[in-house]
Order: sequence, then C-alpha cells, then structure tokens
Amino acid sequence: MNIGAFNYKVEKIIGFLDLEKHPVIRRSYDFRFAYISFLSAALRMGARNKEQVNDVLSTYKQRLLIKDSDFYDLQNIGFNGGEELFGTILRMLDYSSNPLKSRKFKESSYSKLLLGEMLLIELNSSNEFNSNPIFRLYANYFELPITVEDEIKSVLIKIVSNEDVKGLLKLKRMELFKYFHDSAKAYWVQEKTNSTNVTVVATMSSGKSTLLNALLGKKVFPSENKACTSKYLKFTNKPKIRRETGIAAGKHSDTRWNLTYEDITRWNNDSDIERIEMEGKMNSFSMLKKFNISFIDTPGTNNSRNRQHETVTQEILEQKNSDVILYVLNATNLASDDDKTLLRQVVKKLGNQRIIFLLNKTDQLDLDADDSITDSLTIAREYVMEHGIVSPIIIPISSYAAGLFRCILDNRPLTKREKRDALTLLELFRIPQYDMNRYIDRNLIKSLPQSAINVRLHRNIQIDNESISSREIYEAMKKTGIHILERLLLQSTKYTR
Ligand SMILES: Nc1nc2c(ncn2[C@@H]2O[C@H](COP(=O)(O)OP(=O)(O)OP(=O)(O)O)[C@@H](O)[C@H]2O)c(=O)[nH]1
Ligand SMILES: [Mg+2]
Repeated sequence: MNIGAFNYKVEKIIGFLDLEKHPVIRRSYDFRFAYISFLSAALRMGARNKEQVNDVLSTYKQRLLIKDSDFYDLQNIGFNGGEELFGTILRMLDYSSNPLKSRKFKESSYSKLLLGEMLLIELNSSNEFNSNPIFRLYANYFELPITVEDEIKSVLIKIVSNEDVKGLLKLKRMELFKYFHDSAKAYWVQEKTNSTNVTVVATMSSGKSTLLNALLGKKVFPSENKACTSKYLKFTNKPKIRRETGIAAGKHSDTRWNLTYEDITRWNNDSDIERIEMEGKMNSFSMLKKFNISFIDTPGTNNSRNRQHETVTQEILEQKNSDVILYVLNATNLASDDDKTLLRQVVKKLGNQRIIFLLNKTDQLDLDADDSITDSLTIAREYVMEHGIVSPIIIPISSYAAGLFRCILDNRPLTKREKRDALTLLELFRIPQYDMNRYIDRNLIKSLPQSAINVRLHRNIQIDNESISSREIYEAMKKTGIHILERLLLQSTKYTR
C-alpha cells in the first residue's frame, strides 16, 4: 500500500468550490450554457474517465440551472477528436453564424475564468497541467495569448499551493479568480487544523460500519449482513465543505465531486482499490459536526476467506495514529476466540490511543427472557480486563437503531425494511430496560460535555402509516447509547475546533 504517493490536493480543493457563488451564475442563460459547453468539451477530451466527467458536468448543470434538454444535447454530441467537438459546440451556440454573440463572451473576463477552470480540472498532483487539445482551440478562438494562459497557470498553482496571490487578484483581469481563491483558502484553513482520528475495529459483522454511520447520521460506510468492509475507508468531517467528495486509490484510482453511496459500495467491492478517502459533512444533529474529525472503518479481522482483511486492519493498528479506537463487541457473540485474538493485538498496539468499548446489538438481547444488559456488561468488563485494560469504558449501544432514528430525524429516505425495523425498534426503546443510559456509570455521564445542538422538535413524522412526534424519536435516539458515545468523543476533540 503506497498511498503517500497520491496527492489529491486539487480534488480536495474542488470539494470547497462554492458553485453557488460561481460568478457566471449571475449571467444570462446563453452565457451559462456557453460556459458549460466549453467546459464539457475540455472534460470530454481530458484525463478523466466517463463517470468522472458526468459527475463534474452534472454538478455544474445543477448549479448553473441548465435545461435538461440542452444538457442532453450537449452530452450526446458525437465527435472524432477535439477539433470536431469544438466546432460542433461553436455551431450549437450559434457562435459561428453570430459573431456578436461570441464577441460578448470573449470581451467579458469569463473567457479567462473558464480557461482557468478548464486548466484547474487538468492540474495534476505534480503541479503540471495535463495536455488537452481543447485548451489550444479555445485559447485561439477567444484570442487568449499564451502569456495570458501562463499567467493563469501560475495563479492557479499559487492558489492550490496556498501562496499569497492577493496582489495578483487586484488586477482587473484576474478579479474573477477570487472565486477559486476563496474556496482554496477555506480548504487550507481546515487542512491546517488538526483532525481527530477515530478508528473502529472489531471482528466481522459486529456492526463497525453501522456504528460509524450512526455517528455520521447518514449512510456512508457500506454495511451488510455478511463480510462487507474490505479496505481502509476514511470519512473526514469538513464543516465548510460544499459537496461530498471522494478519492479511491490503489492499482487504479478514481475521484468524485459528488460522491454517492453507490460510488462507495462500488469502490468497496473493487479489489484494485486499496483505500477510500471521503470528505463531507456530518448530519446536522451531530454534536461533532463542527469539528475536524475523521472516522476510519476497517475490515473485520476474522474473514477466513480473505486473509487480506486482517492485514489491512493490522497495518492501520501498526500506525498508532488514532486518537480514539472504538472497539466493538458483539453482544450476541461475546468473547469469541476470534475476538480474543483481535483484542490481544489491539492491546499490544494501543500506546497512547484512547480505547472505548461498545457493547453493540443490545436491541437483540431479549430482556424479557434470560438476557440482561447488566450481565452482558459484567462479562464484557471481565473479558477486557483480563486482556489488560484497566478500568475500561464500555458503552452498551444499538448502532442500528441509533442510525435509523437519526436518519428519520434528518428526513433521509429509508427502505421498506428499515421503516419496519424503525417502528419495531421505537416500540422496543419504550421499554425502560432498553434505555442504555441506565447501565452507564453516573459519574462518567456527569463528567461529559453537554450537547449544544438545538433540535427542532414538535413535528410529526410519517413512517409508513404511523405518525410519530419527532420528540419521541429524539428521546428514543438518546436511549440507544449513541448520545453518550458522542459526548465521549466530544471530550477527545478538544483541540480540533
Ligand atoms: N439489530 C442490530 N443489528 C445490527 C446492529 N449493528 C449492526 N447490525 C447489523 O449487523 C450486520 C453487520 O453490520 P456491519 O455494520 O456491516 O458490520 P461490520 O462490523 O462493519 O462488518 P464487516 O465490515 O464485514 O466486518 C448488518 O446487517 C447490520 O444491520 C445493531 O446494533 N442491532
Ligand atoms: Mg464494515
């Protein structure tokens, strides 16, 4: 695994580009359409793969309010090389038959901004611009001499390298580049604050990914009822980011401007990808949403069909660079032999990292029958203490319920099955024994920072045919254990705000 060789600075800055503030948004439809048309030509002749091109273009389409039919026509231009593509676009825009139209575009500073934008998209990790035939065609057509192109290139390199360009941006011809500059600044400010790293480890199917999704308040990490997470996945909360972006690295690499869960699952299933890094925002209900905090998901260590999974997790533990390790114990399968093996390895490599144990899947314990959370906690405590952890913190939790309740509160869509489960779990958390707070040491709770989140309560939420008050869902969520875990993590994020 040689991840250090990848430098995705530009891709990361692009996540901060605030397209809502794109200068061309203020201009007429013709102008905006011309803008996206030339950009699409550059993208289609550039270094990105087809999915990446569609991803970037649809982002612009949405922000520049381009009509579906026009966008469709644009995407379906057939061509044989850059010249043909560029010519077709000029005809499509009427520029060939109506020089007045093209002159307007040329005389505005937008023709320069667009050249900059096209160049930025081709700026690679060694601060060089990939060659693209559209640059020349475009610059010739709009009579932008090579000196202008060079000036733009040097401004772009300075901006992405966080050098001071304030003086340059005062020049009239460079004014519009303030838009890139402000986005890049936002990126650099966040990049410079230390991030808190939270890594989750456990044996297979204990609920690591479900737990992280519950903390984020949305589905990011692939989770399934079978061996699922297959590599290193990291999600960093960037409070000022504009869009969720993603980078996959390995034998081949890929990037997204607008990352979707489908992209992530595809990357997770792709054996040529070794590492996935995502940047985005946590759910608005999260107490941690204002912090630069990274969550790292790891594969279950005991997959007998793929020993590589264990290696990945071992490598991550070896680095010892987590602030917090979340160790998930499966309440329905406590202290298994596989778990013992993992716990021994984790303890050995713990160093200064804080460890928090989660007793997960407590909703699956049948508290009416013989099961009891108190007993499970006692067993878990003895088990981890036997492995050398002095006064462990163990939080009973139902990650699945927590994640569902949070998604509902945030109006995120659920599948039919999830809706059904949510209703059953809401019912379950009405029973006092399922309130996880009852099992957590009072003094620990008292010592934790409080939530500063104002939740808009008092609204009715429809789940299937039932109407439930948001307050009830919020209260149920607090009983799942996630709330205490968040407060524990809040305690560990002291320097990252
Ligand atoms: N009832 C219940 N099910 C849970 C809970 N947490 C996870 N699950 C389920 O357990 C299964 C495995 O969850 P994952 O989150 O994929 O587990 P994982 O530890 O990430 O698994 P690997 O990535 O394969 O190691 C999924 O079907 C989850 O829905 C929980 O608290 N309660
Ligand atoms: Mg997983």
